Amino acid sequence: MSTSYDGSEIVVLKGLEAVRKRPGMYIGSTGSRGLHHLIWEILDNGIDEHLAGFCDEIEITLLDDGGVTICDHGRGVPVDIHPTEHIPTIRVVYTMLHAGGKFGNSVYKVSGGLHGVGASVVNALSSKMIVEVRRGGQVYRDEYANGGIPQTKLSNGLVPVVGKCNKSDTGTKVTFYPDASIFDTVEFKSEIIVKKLKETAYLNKGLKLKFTDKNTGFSQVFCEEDGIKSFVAYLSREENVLHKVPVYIEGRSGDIEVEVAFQYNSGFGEQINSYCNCINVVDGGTLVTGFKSGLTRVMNQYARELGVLKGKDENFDGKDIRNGIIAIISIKHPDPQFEGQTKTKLGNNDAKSAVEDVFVAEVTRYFDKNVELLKNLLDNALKSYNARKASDKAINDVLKKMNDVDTKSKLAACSSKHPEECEVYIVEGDSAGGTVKTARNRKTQAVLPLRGKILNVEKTPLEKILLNNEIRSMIQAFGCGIAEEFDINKLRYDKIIILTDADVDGAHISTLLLTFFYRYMPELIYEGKVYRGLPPLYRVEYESAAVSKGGKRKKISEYLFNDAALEKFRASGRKIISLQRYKGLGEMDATQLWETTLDPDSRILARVTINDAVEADEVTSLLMGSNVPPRRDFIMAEARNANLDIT
Ligand code: 28F
Repeated sequence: MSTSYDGSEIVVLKGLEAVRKRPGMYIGSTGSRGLHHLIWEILDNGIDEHLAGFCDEIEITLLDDGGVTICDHGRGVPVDIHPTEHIPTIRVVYTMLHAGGKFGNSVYKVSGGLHGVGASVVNALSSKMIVEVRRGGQVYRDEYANGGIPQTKLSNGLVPVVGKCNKSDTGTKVTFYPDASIFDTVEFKSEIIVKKLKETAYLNKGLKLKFTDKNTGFSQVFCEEDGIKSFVAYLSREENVLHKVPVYIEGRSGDIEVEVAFQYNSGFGEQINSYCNCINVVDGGTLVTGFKSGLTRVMNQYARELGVLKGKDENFDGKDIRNGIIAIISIKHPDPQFEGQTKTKLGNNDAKSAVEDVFVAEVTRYFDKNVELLKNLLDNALKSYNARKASDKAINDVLKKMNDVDTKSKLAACSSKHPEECEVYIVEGDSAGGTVKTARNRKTQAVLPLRGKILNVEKTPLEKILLNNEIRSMIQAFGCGIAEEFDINKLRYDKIIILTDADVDGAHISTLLLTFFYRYMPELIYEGKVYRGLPPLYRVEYESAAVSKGGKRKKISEYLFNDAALEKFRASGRKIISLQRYKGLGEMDATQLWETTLDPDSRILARVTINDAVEADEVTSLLMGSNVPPRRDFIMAEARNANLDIT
């Protein structure tokens, strides 16, 4: 490039400079993920050329000098003078942001990556890039350095020819070296590339991706003739499938291409992976909504036609129909709008109707030709429907019995029948419960002692939870039902006060209670009815400053409710005669308990907020759920600052 820059060259340099200043804005990060995005950007251009029908093979090679080469045998990037930029098209593609050739609304621009920021960004973030194009029997070579600055002198304004080749030998080969001054690491990882190429092959049926790592000699070819149909079969490989061959449908609505594949198994899970232009849209969005509503509509229509559901107004719930499904939705959209914090939710409304319309039309055609399969899937949905109804019935049966007086309940009721003045203490352990019963105001304060830990609500279905005596006693005591039957107006108390020891067990019980309330009686929390009682941690005795006539100092005792208060007391310089640390509620006598924890005029209550409940719910899921890895991370993180004894 000549040293005296003209207008267009200055625009180019400013663009490349902008990318180098804020790479994160273009490729997400300058860590390993951002580094590998460079490959995905160039690869996407080759995939676009495949989707346009001009190549069905792309080679990706990790060089042993830190560079990477990506090559296709498509038409080759045009080298003629660009009609509006008046420089070779190849220069437009590799040095101009967003304007780069296909990145407009050209009909087949469906590249993925970070939404097609394009090859010029890769160039700007590379210390060197070489582009070799084979077109019209000529081989052209253009070289860039230090963030995309062209090094090759143009001859007659065109990229020079460096060789001849067969007219039929066409394509584009891009070699680039990520700029070490920009990236935290410039080391490509073979396994990251392998994972991406495997997924890309599934999403682009018939495309052959040849990967070679020159550093290790490793090479592998990825090609999935059956595309997402094979992807679903792969995802179902450990499952007991209800039908051997996944259902595959494809179609087009406007300029949106739609593909859906699904396969049912005997499990109770539901897995729907969605892709837009080969980007995994992890948070779903309109393309998933379209699929779900289409599937529910079609299956309910058949259920009525085939008399599967007896009641005329009865319908399968979407969850019944998706019970045991593994599905892949893949669309190609010319102008995808990604939403959400991490840009992983599709917002285009036309995608919802496109997926729904194509899916309904094509799956109806499929089921009409595979009635046995359809009946099999309807039967599967019916089983789920009946199981759901049975559990609802079990819940209702138990709920109805709730209102009978349950002799097993350990509730010490209060005498007042005016909810607005009543409160119920949920107390950990019988001994503490006994003391609270003694200490309380019998007119307005009820007590329900809990024996040890309540059951783990995380993995127990509601009909089983309702059989637990502790839980039943609470529901009965509150008087306002549970889940769908819940009616806050029937609540017998103005306050539900959780009283547990200030130790790990106490925290655990409190968390489980909050989880249970949040999941099955959330309104209690929304209405601010749930509190945590705060018994004192310490009782300190000290001498009064004042000296009595006889020269004696009075002994004064004070309750401290947390460690900070103790620190503050120590700092006050008052001489401590004795310091008692309360390990649990049981260590206080009735008078002390009344003064410190029950007397509405002096006690301290912490009202439970919805955030407390959400956090409790998350901690319970984490600690009691079946997903081990996050639990381990949580415990390791927490173990440092708490002697968690999660058994
Ligand atoms: C190594 C990765 O980048 N392959 C590419 C093409 C083909 C065309 C193209 C690319 C269209 C109009 C600019 C050729 N002939 N592999 C690749 N193959 N870009 S990138 O065109 C770029 C834009 O202005 C191409 C006719 N139409 C398009």
